[in-house]
Amino acid sequence: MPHPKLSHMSERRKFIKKSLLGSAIVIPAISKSIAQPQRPSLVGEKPLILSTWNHGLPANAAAIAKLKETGNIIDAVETGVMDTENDLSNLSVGLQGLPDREGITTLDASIMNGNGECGSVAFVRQVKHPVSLARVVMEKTPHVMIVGEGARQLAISEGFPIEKEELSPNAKKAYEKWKVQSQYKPIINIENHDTIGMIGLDKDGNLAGSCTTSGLAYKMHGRVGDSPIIGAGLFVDNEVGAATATGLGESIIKVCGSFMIVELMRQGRTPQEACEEAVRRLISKNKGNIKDIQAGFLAINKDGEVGAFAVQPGFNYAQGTMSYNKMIDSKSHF
Ligand code: SD4
Repeated sequence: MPHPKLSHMSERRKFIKKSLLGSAIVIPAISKSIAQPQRPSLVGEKPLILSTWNHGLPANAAAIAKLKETGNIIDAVETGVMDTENDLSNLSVGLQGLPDREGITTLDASIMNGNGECGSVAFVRQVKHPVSLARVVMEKTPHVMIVGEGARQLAISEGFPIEKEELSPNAKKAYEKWKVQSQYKPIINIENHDTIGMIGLDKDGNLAGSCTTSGLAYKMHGRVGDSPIIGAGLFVDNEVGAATATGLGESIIKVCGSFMIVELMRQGRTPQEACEEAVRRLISKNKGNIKDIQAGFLAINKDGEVGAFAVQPGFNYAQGTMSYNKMIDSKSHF
């Protein structure tokens, strides 16, 4: 059965064509632009990989290289974000990320394929690649989510190296500075997020996604954000599309952001419309302090149409294919 939105669009196109012919004002250039409505330039180009923020560029490149090697979209979204987990300059992903208020870095990550299989880990210490541990949860356990010491134990039993627990030089410097005031304000810096969420579509139309973060800087010990919560930071369904989120996790969890976007696409919204609706919903639930909140969503449907929208300006994402990889600025509500 054709997608309701697409069949609606093609009916509309037929109607426009008909009425133009009926009025006999057919100017070739105009009829051409009507026959081909404006769509993102990459629609139809598969595989397609999208990821949040500037580090998305090298992450996309790593994902595409992996896809060339194995042809497996789950391998691609895992390997892609591992590149960011390895990036020592990133203070919001991986063990080099900023610590919680006790000075301990804890990580959250998730992974999901288009058949609804998923895994996640949260509040995990000393594991360099939490996304790979999330994949272990998905593929080797009967569970979806394992947290804290249990996740670290799983890593040990699966042969993951356990890293020494010490802050990276940049994180240590920032933490020492923060400690002077020790102000506990879980307000996310509006322009400088670094969590990576990645969603991808392979040449056969299979979708997958991953998300990994060290979460909010100076969070309460034990705090978990949206990134490892399936449906909040990430959701994928081969029948419809995929979505991922970045920003203040609490605001994203409250509206089940990524799940909402996939469900809106199922009802016929484009990825762009769905992301905008999710942001509107998030704003309406956080009216009191919305000026201090940044959250951004990134979505793709199974046809390769892309959408992105954020609460505040400054959100961008990387869009990559076999032929190119580029940064795109998202639109925002404010
Ligand atoms: C969190 N969503 O833990 C993450 C933080 C984030 O860019 O996206 N930072 O709430």
